[in-house]
Amino acid sequence: MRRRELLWLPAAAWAAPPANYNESRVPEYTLPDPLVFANGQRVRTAADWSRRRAEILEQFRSQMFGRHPGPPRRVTHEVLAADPTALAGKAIRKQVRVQIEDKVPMDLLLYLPAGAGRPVPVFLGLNFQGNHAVHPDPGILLSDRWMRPNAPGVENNRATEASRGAAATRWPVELILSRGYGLATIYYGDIDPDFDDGFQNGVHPLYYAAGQTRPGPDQWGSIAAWAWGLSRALDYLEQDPQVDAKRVAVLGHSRLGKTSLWAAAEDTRFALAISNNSGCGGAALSRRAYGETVERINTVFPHWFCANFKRYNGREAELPFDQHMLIALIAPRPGYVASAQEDLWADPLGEFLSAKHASPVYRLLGKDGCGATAMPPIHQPVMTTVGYHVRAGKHDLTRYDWERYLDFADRQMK
Ligand code: GTR
Repeated sequence: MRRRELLWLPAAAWAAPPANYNESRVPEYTLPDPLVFANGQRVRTAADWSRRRAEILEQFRSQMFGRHPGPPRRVTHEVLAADPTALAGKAIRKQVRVQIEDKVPMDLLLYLPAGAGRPVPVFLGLNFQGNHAVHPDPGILLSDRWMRPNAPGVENNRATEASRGAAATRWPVELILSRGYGLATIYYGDIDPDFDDGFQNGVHPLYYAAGQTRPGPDQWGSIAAWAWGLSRALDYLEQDPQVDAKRVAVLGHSRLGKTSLWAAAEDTRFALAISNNSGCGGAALSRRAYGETVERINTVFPHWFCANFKRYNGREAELPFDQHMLIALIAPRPGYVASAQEDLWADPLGEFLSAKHASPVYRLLGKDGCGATAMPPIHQPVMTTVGYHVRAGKHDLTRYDWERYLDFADRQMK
């Protein structure tokens, strides 16, 4: 890690034990069985699973991500701009403001393939640097929201013209369109700016009870809020006649991969979920404590999960679930977990093992789950209902990853 990235860590983070990257020092662990109820009874049928699923979902809500407040009381959709001849005629571009409770605006950028002539399936994902960063297209409205520092073109926590297209390598828009899919994206900071302010900005304060000043110990943190925002985007997509809202794949990288998994667990309208290098709190098994750990993530990012999750700092074995059960919550819908070989912080093996150990739930529901029983070599994607690949290189969302997701969506969603 570069020194500049380390400088802003809270003092407590320096005290956390060093990360383990040695397989022989991974603790012995036993994973909770998704197909056994908390009372010890076995799950034998699909009907049993729907009750067990509710139990697991409740545990993830109360102990990890926190509960969301339910759908908003009031939302409006305002088309800020629309251009049917964007990207040299290849795309329809729409920019829609989803105004939540008349107070928090969330701006959706939507590209659809021109001339599709019928509703198209869409990939939906949050972005880190503003919609204007996903493509140099000058028609994208420049975000005026708070931005993380140290990103290209960001000055005084605001985007400038120089940030246009800064994240374009992560969003191959023309490729997605050429394969017959649309892309919908939102700047995640529209929903909740990604810093620990005691939940005073973003959507959290919209739902405080009288006198409440921060979420209760089992109420939503930032990841649950971002996931809830994705559901609000899906609410809009359901009303757009050019979108096939029954075929929306939710995708995210890193902290936003944790978010896409949780969004699909909470909202079964998502047809498919993709976790790109989501690591700790996403696809990686917590009990392995390899790379980033529960203690470390709760220390450095105290706002991501609900306060109850801090109980499990250094006590992963006490969690009533592990992250394979987050994947299982997506079943029987297709899910895809992707790792990067050099991204040890995110524990590639732990990410694969979640895909593998979610599979008995898929099989109970008549699907094949993950087709690999051992971690596949690099660049050998698994395309069964639970997909997986590890690619060469570092923590990133690349064209290689997108090509696999498009292939997977062709098989699983078309
Ligand atoms: C890291 C964090 C990871 C991952 C990543 C990201 O600093 O430790 O869990 O979320 O940030 O989102 O880029």
